[in-house]
Amino acid sequence: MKKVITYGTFDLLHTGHINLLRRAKEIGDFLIVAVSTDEFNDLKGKKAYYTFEQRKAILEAIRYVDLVIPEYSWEQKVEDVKKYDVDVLVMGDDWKGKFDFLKEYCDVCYLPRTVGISTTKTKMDLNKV
Ligand code: C2G
Repeated sequence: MKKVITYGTFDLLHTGHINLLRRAKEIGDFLIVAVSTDEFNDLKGKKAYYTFEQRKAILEAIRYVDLVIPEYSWEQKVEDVKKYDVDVLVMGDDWKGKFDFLKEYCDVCYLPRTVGISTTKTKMDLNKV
């Protein structure tokens, strides 16, 4: 079984997230999503609209996702890759190069972001309503 992992906040879920998750799943057979806790979002300087529990429940309902785990630190990735026997880490290419240190433990794949959509844009557009 080829196992894939990806990390993110996944707030106000949109087609950019879905496109990422769909392509990540196509790479393997089992997709793990590590979703940022509210505390880790504070560290990332991100304020999610939905809580960790809500974002976790939404991700668990997506057909491409097999397991959702918490992302609570920058440092947990090596431990996760070992613990879950991960073959590939997948991230959008806004992270290109940032996780190359993991190539010692698994393949690292950066996929093109979906253009024109983001949680920030959604929030800004809604503020204009
Ligand atoms: N993404 C995408 N296209 C978009 C928006 C997001 O492909 N239009 C991807 C991002 O590149 C990322 C994933 O969707 O791989 C989740 O995006 P965010 O929730 O914004 O995650 P981020 O804040 O980048 O957190 O340790 C890594 C961090 O937790 C990543």
